[in-house]
Amino acid sequence: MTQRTLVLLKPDAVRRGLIGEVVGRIERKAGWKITALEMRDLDHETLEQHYGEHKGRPFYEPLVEFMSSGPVVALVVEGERVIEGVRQLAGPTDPIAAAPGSIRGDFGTIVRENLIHASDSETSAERELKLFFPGIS
Ligand code: RTP
Ligand code: MG
Repeated sequence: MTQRTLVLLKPDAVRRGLIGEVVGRIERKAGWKITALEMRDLDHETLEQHYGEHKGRPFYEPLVEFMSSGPVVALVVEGERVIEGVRQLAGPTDPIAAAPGSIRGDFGTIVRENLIHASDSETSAERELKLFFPGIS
């Protein structure tokens, strides 16, 4: 089942020089292909749309501040079961709970600064791809 997903390398990953490390893990998965990649600064309006489901939660405001604290790298990745697959590569939200071998498990300690975002379902992927890469069909 070929799918498309939106991946963001969060500002901590960019600041720490982990772009190559994280992109490399995605790139090496058999049959997956990066079809768009761009470094950009995210404004609060984009983040409000992206993380709208969390609005009102205590971690929402600090999350938006963090996500706009420096550039992110946005990618579109295509391939076999890529939505579930990138979530597996990333590991659980809390990096301390994430197994070594996963991106969050290998490089993270702080829940907010957990290096990577990946769409969590086909519906989110469709919505997020439209938000970040409106030009692609
Ligand atoms: P994401 O949406 O960024 O891919 O991460 P996720 O699905 O694993 O986690 P989610 O529950 O959607 O939360 C979004 C992001 O908010 C930050 N967060 N901080 N308690 C906290 O301080 C807290 N909880 C969540 C993380 O950056 C998380 O990835
Ligand atoms: Mg999420």
